[in-house]
Amino acid sequence: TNRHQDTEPERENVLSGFKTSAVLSDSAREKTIFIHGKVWSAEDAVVILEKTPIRQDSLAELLSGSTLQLEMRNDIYSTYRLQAPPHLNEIKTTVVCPATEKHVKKYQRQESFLVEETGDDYQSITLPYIQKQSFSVQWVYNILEKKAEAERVVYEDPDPKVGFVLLPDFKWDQKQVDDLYLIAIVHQRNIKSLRDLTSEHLPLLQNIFQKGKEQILQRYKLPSSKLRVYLHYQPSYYHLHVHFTKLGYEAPGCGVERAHLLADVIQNLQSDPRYYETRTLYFPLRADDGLLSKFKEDLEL
Ligand code: M7G
Repeated sequence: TNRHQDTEPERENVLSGFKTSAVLSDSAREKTIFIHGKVWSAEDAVVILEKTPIRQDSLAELLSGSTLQLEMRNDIYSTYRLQAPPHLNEIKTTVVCPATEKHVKKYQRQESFLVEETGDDYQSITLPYIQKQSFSVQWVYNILEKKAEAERVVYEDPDPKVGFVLLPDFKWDQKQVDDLYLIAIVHQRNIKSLRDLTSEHLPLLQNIFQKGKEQILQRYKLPSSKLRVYLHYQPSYYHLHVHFTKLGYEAPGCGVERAHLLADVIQNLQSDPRYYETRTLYFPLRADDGLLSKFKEDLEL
C-alpha cells in the first residue's frame, strides 16, 4: 500500500480513536514516548510523541503571552507552571500506520548485542535475511518520484548515476538548526547498503558529500566543520542514503557501532576498491531481531 501521499494538510484528528495497547519506550530526559495501539480499533499503529525544544525566537511571546501559576516560593526561589499559548506548545507527532510487527519491535526499548559480520557472513546470513525481511522502501520511492514530500526537498541532483535527493529527515521539525537532520537519498535503486559499495561508487559518494555540504552551507549557514555526515550499517531501509546531522547533536544511531563517516567510507574505497565487500563489520542488533537469531544459529553450528 502506498498511503499518505501529498494531500491537503490533515486537519482531522486521526488519533482521536487511538487505543493504546503498550508503551514501547519512553524517556523523561528526551521527553518522548513511543506507543503501540490501534486506530479505529482495527489497524495497528505506532505513535511517537516528542516535546520540542524551546525556541529563542518565540521567547518574548512565550513569556508575555502565557499564564503563570505559582507552585512554591521559598526565599529567593520560586517555581511555576507556565501555560503557553497553544501554538507555542506543540508536540511533534509521528504516526506509523498500519505498523508491521517489525515497526513495533524497532521502537521497543531493548537490549542490544554486538554482531561480527565477515564478508562471507553477509552473503550467507545477512543478505538472504534482508531479502525477505526488511522494511518496505516505498516511502523512499515516493520521495524520488515526487509523490510525497516533494515540497520538502532541499536539493536534487537528477543524474541517474550520481544523483540524489536531499531533504529533511522526518525526525527533524526544521524549527531550529541545533538538531539539523537531513538525508540524501540516491537515485540508483540497486545499492542496498554500505556493503554494496565499491570504488565504482566513488563519484556518487563524492558528489553527495560535496553538494550536500554546499547546500547545507547555503541554506542553513552551517559549514562542513559543523556537520556529521555518515551512513548506518545496518540501516533500517535498504536503499542507499546518507545522514547529515549537526555536530554535537546526539542523533539516535550516531554511535561508533552504527555510524560510518562518509569521509572514511570514501577513503577506504580509495585505498581498497573492495573494502566493504570483504571487511568484517560490527553492528548492534536488538534482542528480538530475527537476524540476531540467524547469527546465533550460525555460531552454534
Ligand atoms: P536508516 O539508517 O535506514 O534507519 O535511516 P534508522 O531509522 O534506523 O536510522 C533512515 C532515515 O530515514 C532515518 O533517519 C529516518 O528517520 C528517516 N525516515 C524514515 N522514514 C520512514 C522517513 C520518511 O517517510 N520521510 C523522511 N523524510 N524521512 C524518513
